[in-house]
Amino acid sequence: MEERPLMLVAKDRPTTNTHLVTWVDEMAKMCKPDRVYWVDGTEAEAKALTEEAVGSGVLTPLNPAKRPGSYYSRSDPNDVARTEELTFVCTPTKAEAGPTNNWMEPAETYATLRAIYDGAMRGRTMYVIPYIMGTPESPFAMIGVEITDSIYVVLNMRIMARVGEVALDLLGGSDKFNRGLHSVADLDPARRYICHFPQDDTIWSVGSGYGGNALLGKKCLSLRIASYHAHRQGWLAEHMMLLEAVSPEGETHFIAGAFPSASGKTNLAMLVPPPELAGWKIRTIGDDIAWMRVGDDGRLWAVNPEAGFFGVAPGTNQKTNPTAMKMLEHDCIFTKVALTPDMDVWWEGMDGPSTDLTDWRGKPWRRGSKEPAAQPNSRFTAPMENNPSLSRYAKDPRGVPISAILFGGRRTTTVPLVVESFNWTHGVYLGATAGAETTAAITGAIGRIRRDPMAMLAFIGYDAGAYFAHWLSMFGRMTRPPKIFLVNWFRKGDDGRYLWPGYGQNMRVLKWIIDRSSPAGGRAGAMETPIGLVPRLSDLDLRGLDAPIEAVERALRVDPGEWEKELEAHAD
Ligand code: GTP
Ligand code: SPV
Ligand code: MN
Repeated sequence: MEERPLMLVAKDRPTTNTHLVTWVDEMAKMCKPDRVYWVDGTEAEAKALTEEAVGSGVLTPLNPAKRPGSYYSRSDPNDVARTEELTFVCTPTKAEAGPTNNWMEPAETYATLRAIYDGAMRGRTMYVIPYIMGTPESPFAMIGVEITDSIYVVLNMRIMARVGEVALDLLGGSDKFNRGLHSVADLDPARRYICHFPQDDTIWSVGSGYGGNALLGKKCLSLRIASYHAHRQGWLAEHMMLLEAVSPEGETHFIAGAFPSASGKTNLAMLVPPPELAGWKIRTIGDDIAWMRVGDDGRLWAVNPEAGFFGVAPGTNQKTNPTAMKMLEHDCIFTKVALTPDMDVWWEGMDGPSTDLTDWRGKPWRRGSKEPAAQPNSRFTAPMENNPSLSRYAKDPRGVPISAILFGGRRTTTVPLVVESFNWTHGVYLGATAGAETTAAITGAIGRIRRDPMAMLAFIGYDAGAYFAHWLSMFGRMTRPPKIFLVNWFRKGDDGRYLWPGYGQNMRVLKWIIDRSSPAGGRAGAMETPIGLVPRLSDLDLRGLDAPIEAVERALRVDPGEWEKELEAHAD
């Protein structure tokens, strides 16, 4: 094996942390990059890296008059979503990973992956990204270092996490950081592995450049590894959006909501109330991940560890999510959307298009074509600061106290618009048995119902049984636990159309949830059903709702026949 000189390592190393330096050297020896570059997180660096990415064709500048500071990126057609079948939890025993995770033995896994990483970075630069999930001042903060050969990953990580010097400063000489190694290698799905070693606080990902597979701070660290730590340390790491709701009277509530991938978290976190409820203000704290701990006051406190939004593009438009449209006006990265002739972005759900396009594969796309122009899991990466309705608590190191937790998923039938659980244990049961139709955010069949407990099926970094027990035990740690609700924006009528208009109209459901959760208690009425408390039509504020009242009635209905089948499915 030829030893390549790694001159830049010695010269550019910005740290004397020997744990870190030793590990980086080791990884470099295995991957054999032409050079090693340590990310410092400055604006000047971002500019230089962006220019390099444009020079090498990884990014294409968008029209600066229409989307200043924004760039476009294409993906290999075989690398467009998270690959759950290639995602592994590598605990010493299979039992620790439990029945819902793919498992591989750690030593064997390291050996298999070492063979793939060996020389995989020849001719490439190895980037070292020190990063923090959470704000540096927060007791929640977690430090990771991601090594990657993808400049796209570097540019996305700097939007999604706090990267560079700030992380090295926080780390100091400590050995306590997550070791993440990522290489796109040859993008061969046959040699693609997303592996987690919770005991070693290590992630090895190879063969994919897609978000959740490659931006290691996100699903890999902040959910799979973090949930493993959370279980041992008595807190929760969840696939949840976080929002701040302020009532017309000025009462503030914080709500957490777990919906599976591509099932409405970003949209709910950025909700704009309808005119009749315009006195309400919804502000975003997070759109994908929540870390929650019990505070001294016995309430459940949550932070969003991310610094940006990696959101689903299709379906985002001026009507559904005007906040996101504003957020996407500048300084974003768009991945595998379609392009207009004047170098702007387009995706399904936007108006038009008024011209032919270039589709996500780079091929000409004729107006009216049945094929989607944007890849169904095409995404935007936007800095948190771009969000015009960002909550002032979004970066609060202490987090926010949660009034209500929502569980949901796409369910064409059976599950009513909203159900309030009778108590914590029942709420945990509703979350644990939640079913959802699969989406384009994961590879495989779309629209298949599967059980997706707490929207965490793919993200629980340990045994699912222990996870449910942990959720149940959280009740004993709290004196003022949040209420738990099940919601479903996606129920359809016999005509195949959504019964509930969704998006901004979901404010009406949030209002009911808040009224039910407020300490004053029961400000809104509910009807007891065998599955939980459900609002009657008269319990919801439906003033000015532009939807047939029969449809809303059907969206609320608890059908005994459907529920008998549902209960059987819970056996899964
Ligand atoms: P991930 O980033 O994959 O975790 O997804 P997410 O849960 O944040 O989902 P997102 O809010 O991006 O929504 C995904 C898709 O569902 C988009 O196409 C939305 O337009 C659509 N959607 C979101 N909210 C609603 C709703 O209330 N009703 C309907 N019908 N569709 C919705
Ligand atoms: C999801 O799939 O739940 C996402 C996108 O939020 S990714 O970060 O790619 O996992
Ligand atoms: Mn997600």
